Amino acid sequence: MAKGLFITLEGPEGAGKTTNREFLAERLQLAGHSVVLTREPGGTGLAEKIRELLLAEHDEPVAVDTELLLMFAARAQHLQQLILPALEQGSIVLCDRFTDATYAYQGGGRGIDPQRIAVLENFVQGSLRPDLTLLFDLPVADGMKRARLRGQLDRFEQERHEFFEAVRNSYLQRAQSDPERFRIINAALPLSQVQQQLLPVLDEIRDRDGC
Ligand code: Z5A
Repeated sequence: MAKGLFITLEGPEGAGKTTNREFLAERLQLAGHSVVLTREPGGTGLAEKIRELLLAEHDEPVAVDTELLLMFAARAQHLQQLILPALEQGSIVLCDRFTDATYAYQGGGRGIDPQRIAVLENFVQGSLRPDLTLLFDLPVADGMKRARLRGQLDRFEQERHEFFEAVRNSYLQRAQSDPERFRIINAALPLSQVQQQLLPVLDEIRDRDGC
């Protein structure tokens, strides 16, 4: 049994996952917890190379199954090389996106049957699931506005509005069907108010980590 805590941050583009991951890490480290920050797709040298393949434009269309399998290939490497060893050492792992993103983007967005995703989830992860998942939710248009301010859009960010509506709905359905694991954060509010919503989450993490 892993000794640490596995916490994932999910939500559409521009929701503030990265910004708030830093906020959570700083608070937890100040309170004496060992924290590992990582992201998906990516998190190790090889998995980051797979990320580059996934986000880049290609001369040929990327088949939806290829995209799905590359996500899980990166995840398998990330789990073996980084996440599982960190949890074994008792760290809190804060991971920017994980398998809920696969259900939302490849399932909701691309239309892959969630049962096929579940087969790969079980194959790659065994029984490992996040202990807690923070869903940063905001209207699609708001997230896109923030993402566009950052400059060039990657292969996913160039998708149509309906794709992102399907992603958002899929995330919300998953959160509603598993309230034990998910905490929904209203990410459309100003940053200070988003972080206000994270204070009870920090208390919960500290309680669970026993520090
Ligand atoms: N993907 C997938 O399809 N399947 C999978 O299984 C996985 C991933 C794991 C890359 O992910 C792509 O991979 C992603 C889904 C797909 N594609 N898309 N689109 P990513 O996590 O790297 O991509 P991202 O979600 O686009 O990251 P992001 O845009 O950096 O979003 P973020 O981390 O949530 O936001 P942020 O960087 O913290 O903030 C964005 C900007 O908004 C920044 O300027 C902030 O200062 C600003 N911000 C943040 N919060 C606020 C508030 N509250 N008010 C105002 N401004 C704010």
